[in-house]
Amino acid sequence: MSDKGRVYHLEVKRGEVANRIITVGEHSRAEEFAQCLDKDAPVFRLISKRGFLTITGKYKGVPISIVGIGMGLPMMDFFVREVRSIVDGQLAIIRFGSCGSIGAARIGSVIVQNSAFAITRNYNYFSDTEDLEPVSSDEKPYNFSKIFHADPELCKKVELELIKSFGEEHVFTGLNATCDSFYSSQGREDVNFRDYNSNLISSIHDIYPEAISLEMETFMLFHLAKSSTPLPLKDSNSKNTNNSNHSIKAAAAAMVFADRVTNDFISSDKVHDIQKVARNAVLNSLVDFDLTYVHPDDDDCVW
Ligand code: R1P
Repeated sequence: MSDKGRVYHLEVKRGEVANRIITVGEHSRAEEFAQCLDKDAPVFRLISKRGFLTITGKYKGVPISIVGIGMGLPMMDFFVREVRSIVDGQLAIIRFGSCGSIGAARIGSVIVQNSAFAITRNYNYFSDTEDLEPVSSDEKPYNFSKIFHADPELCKKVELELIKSFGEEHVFTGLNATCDSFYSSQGREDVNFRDYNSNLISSIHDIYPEAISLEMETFMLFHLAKSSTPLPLKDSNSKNTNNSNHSIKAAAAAMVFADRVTNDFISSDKVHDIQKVARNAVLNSLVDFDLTYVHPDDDDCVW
């Protein structure tokens, strides 16, 4: 943190980020969500040198932030940890992203990711350095983590709002795989590399038959929410019914851009149409969620 209280990569300080947050990958998606912010409240915007976009304003009178983080597990890690360090009280974070479908959801559908596991490249498997231990025969090229869950209450709100907006037939709920590559650990074969991934998607279904999507961030969000330490005792007077002791509540949904069964890919017009409908659904679920206690409305706040 700088001597002005700004975190290193997002460059925001206390009072610039609200307790309720939507996180997306692309800045243009963040801006599209920002169009829904209340017109009569100030809107704060900051793009950091490292490419994080933070927008804070109010939606239906409730302070919210929208943060564009880019892609991948480390970007989610920077975002969650740095935001956690400068916001008092509980955090509710919803990721709204895109994904590939490995189940029944076709392009243009939305998947509510109620749980996630990680698929990471097992670097040792690819080693040809002689002084390393030889790879044992039971070692696999990709590691599969255990499953981490979204906050059930927040996840349900997201699901209900999306169903209200899109209809039940276009909303799927299930287990997501967060991969450390768009290519190798998502089973995309590349003649330029020895990735040993031709059977990856069938291996996913052998281990987790219920897996329905692939993307690159949600697992880290759920994992950090689960690892977040409890809030201090001063919230014990709260009327909130939400009694899990984690200081971060997380949920995620994603538009299906790539159909990994049929190999279809979405058009940019279609993306725009889905985002326009989804943004209010996601924002409604966020502001409707009770938090144990929130950042005090003091003079430092941009809202
Ligand atoms: C890859 O193209 C990116 O798209 C998906 C993946 O998780 C990865 O970050 O997410 P977003 O559309 O939310 O950025």
